[in-house]
Amino acid sequence: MKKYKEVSIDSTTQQMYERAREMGIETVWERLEKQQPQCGYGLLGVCCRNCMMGPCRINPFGGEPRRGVCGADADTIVARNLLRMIAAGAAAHSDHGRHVALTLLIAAEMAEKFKKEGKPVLELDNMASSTLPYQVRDVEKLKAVAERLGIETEGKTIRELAKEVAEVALHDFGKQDEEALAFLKAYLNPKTYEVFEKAAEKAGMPWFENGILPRGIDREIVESLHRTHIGTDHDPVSILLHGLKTSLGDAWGGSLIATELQDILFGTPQVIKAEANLGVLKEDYVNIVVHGHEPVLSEKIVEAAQDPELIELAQKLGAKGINVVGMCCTGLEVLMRHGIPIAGNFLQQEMAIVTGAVEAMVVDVQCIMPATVDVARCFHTKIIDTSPLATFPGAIHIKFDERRADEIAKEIVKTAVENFPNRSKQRVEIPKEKMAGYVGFSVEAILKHFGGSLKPLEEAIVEGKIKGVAGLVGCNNPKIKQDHNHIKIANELMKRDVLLIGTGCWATAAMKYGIFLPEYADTENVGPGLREFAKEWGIPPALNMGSCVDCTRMLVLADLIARDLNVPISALPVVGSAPEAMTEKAVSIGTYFVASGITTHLGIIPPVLGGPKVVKILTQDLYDIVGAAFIVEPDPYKAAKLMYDHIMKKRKELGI
Ligand code: CUV
Ligand code: SF4
Repeated sequence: MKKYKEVSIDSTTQQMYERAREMGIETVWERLEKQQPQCGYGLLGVCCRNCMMGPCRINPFGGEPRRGVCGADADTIVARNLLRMIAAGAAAHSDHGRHVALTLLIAAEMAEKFKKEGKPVLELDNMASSTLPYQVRDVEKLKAVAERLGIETEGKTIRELAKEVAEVALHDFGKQDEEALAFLKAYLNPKTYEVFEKAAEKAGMPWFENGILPRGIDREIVESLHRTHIGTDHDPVSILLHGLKTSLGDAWGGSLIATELQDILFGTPQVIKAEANLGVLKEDYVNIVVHGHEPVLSEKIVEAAQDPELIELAQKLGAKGINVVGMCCTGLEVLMRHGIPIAGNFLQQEMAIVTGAVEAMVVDVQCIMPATVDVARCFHTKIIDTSPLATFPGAIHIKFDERRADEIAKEIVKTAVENFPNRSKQRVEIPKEKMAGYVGFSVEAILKHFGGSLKPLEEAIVEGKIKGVAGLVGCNNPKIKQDHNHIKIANELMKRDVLLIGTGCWATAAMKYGIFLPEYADTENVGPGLREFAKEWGIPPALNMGSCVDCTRMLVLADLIARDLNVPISALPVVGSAPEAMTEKAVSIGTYFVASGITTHLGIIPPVLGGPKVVKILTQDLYDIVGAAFIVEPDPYKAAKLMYDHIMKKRKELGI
């Protein structure tokens, strides 16, 4: 068994891990240990189960077997497996985006229906009626997105515009023509568009019509499965080119739609102060943890928890009130928009339950360990699953329906409140630590902060006060001490005057260690140039841009800078990193960063080393094809140095 200091640098995780061990509760770290030694073929990516002549595996030392039963070699197998990972990641993000678009459409259609039934027309046309389960909270953003998409806004009601935007988004999922996605065309600068258009030709595969421009979000994902079916695509180059295309359908399609339409429905984040870490759980309150990814659910839970009747019920049952906190990306969604505290990142989901103070963990989709149910059995905690596409054996199922969102959200909160008397007071131990930070740096909030343009940031980069920008993303992975690489890489980059922007579990990690406080600029972890810039503008040296789908905010920001400088994104002194990557979604994000022109570091070695040609394409050849490639380096100090070197190289090429 691991010592508590080996699992995490976070003292709350250390404390809860110790407690779990004392109580004999198995957690992610024990399960990882029981998996040792992990399969070498799997780690290298050289096993294939794509047909029933297999499973096949290739000898990584060069001996026999060199080919699978069908004749596929190591590179084909590795490339196919990677493409399937990208497709699964893109599917998760994009299905989330589809869900948001459908929610916007449902709300607009309900408004129309209510209107016909004779309910107040003005409110319904503005989509501001409380009879609607979802409203348009950010009318400005709705208009801005509509305008980008080339939708005529003059003389239309909010309801009509919402419906049209939702329809364009939904069309991007299923369209069958060869054109690029409408959202991509609306958001991407022409120089980078041209890179996508020519990428396949540069790679020697001119038969890719329109290069790596994605045509339909769903289509590219389906084609990934088709290409990797036995006996179809075998050239690692074409397989990986399609991987780039599929990931771009995620970036400039599915994820972008998720972010933009969520802003329309729930409001665009603005800078706000909030708190992070397990210390946000409250001893004398009903604690509800919202965990997963889709704010379509968590927004409603936050609202329902403010219902006076439910608060009264909580008080009648001996609690002071109801405390909703977040976990993982849905936590970041409500953190960014409402300042709801976030209890932790991926490796703290079990730890939150081990406090014994959680009445309910309400989950939707993605990154939710089925083990939460087992840990919850040791306490009074109820795991409530809500998504029709994610069911957890042993959990309570209260499936969500957007049309009855308020009613169901209240039922969920009530279930949590009624569970409060079952809490055993002697078995509660909540770690004290929590940290404050500023969040809510949407592109709109950043622009507003800099007085309406990115000029101040661009000037600081040109002057060299700031050397460049790094986008830090992604998960925790128990193979790495929790948050260790996130924080080391962040500090090493900030020391070198690199401004950080970030999302996902990286952002929650950064917040827990105070990096989102403006005062952090005074620490020795921040270089003099970045310090001066942060102080001048009253910002922290790192900006929280939201959840995983909000990685598109970083792309939109990079795109704006590229437009101002009239260069493709790949010319910018910008890098990406997923220091503790874990999910297939992170693979898709890394791939679309690279495809969009942002060289990206991975701190976990992806399962590709068994295919030498694949490794060469990913780490070298892609520079000639899209202007960026992958850096793989587990050591955080070396990684930061390599990322910095890349930024300096880009500066030199730009002549700054
Ligand atoms: Ni979507 S994808 S572990 S919650 S960032 Fe966190 Fe973020 Fe990775 Fe999952
Ligand atoms: Fe083996 Fe080829 Fe079938 Fe894969 S597709 S399992 S390599 S025979």
